[in-house]
Amino acid sequence: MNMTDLLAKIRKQQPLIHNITNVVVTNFTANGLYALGASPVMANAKEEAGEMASIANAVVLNIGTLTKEQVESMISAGKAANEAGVPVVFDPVGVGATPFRTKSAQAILEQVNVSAIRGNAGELANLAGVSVEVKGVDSSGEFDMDELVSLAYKKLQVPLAITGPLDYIIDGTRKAVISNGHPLLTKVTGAGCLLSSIVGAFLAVEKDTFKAMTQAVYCYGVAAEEAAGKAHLPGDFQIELLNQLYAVTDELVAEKAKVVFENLG
Ligand code: ATP
Ligand code: TZP
Ligand code: MG
Ligand code: MG
Repeated sequence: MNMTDLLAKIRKQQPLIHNITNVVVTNFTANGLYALGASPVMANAKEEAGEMASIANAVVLNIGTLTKEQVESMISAGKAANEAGVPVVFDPVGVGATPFRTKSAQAILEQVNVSAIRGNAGELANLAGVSVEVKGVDSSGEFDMDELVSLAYKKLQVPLAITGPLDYIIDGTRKAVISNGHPLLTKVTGAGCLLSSIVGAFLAVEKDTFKAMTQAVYCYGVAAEEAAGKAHLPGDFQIELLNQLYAVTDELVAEKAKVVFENLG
């Protein structure tokens, strides 16, 4: 299987990515998707979320600044995407921080067949029913990541990307551990949210969810490493990350990706 071929497909197909996301990262997410070569649209209203989802190439649901109305829009968009065969990515931002977040995430997962979930370790632990402390929207605490990824997959039965200093992708038969990325990603808001939307762009051009997620995560990690080589402070890094998402190629990723695959049988 070619594991560095999807950036070229994104740039050729320019998939439409419908994001229902949080107010903190909306602009950064749209710019990041444009830089990568995809076409973003944000449409939150219940009156149009379903229609927009059904004409998109992927839908991304992100509960970072959720409201009751927005959760209803997400469920409507998710259901419409399911009917139209459009892949859905879920980012469970801050699940475990408050009961409202946890209940809303559960309601979304009960009513929408999501194709993939991307979050940090604390969020995925809480989503899988292991109650751990989360600091607002940031992961805190130490995890046995190998144990967490298999437990979370077993419970959720959805391909997962659990990110942090190392990134873990799992789909039940395959697992990948990726060590690209840079600590400066933790100093800008939206680094995780943008990655979830970028997972949407990769899923829009590739039906094998594990392949799409794995490539998305290491392409993003390589772009971040390139950005950190040029920009050393958070403000500069945030802008440089957009530049490097524009500049990164499948060839560069083939050279720089640091990934270990495991067959789970
Ligand atoms: P959190 O809110 O806990 O920061 P998040 O939703 O922002 O979570 P992250 O887990 O930070 O998501 O992942 C976003 C990107 O940052 C991923 O590409 C990940 O590999 C990268 N990343 C996170 N922490 C580090 C780190 N310490 N070193 C290198 N890359 C990192
Ligand atoms: N508060 C609510 S959503 C949000 C903050 C700070 C953005 C979270 O972004 P990320 O990508 O999960 O760090
Ligand atoms: Mg982060
Ligand atoms: Mg996040």
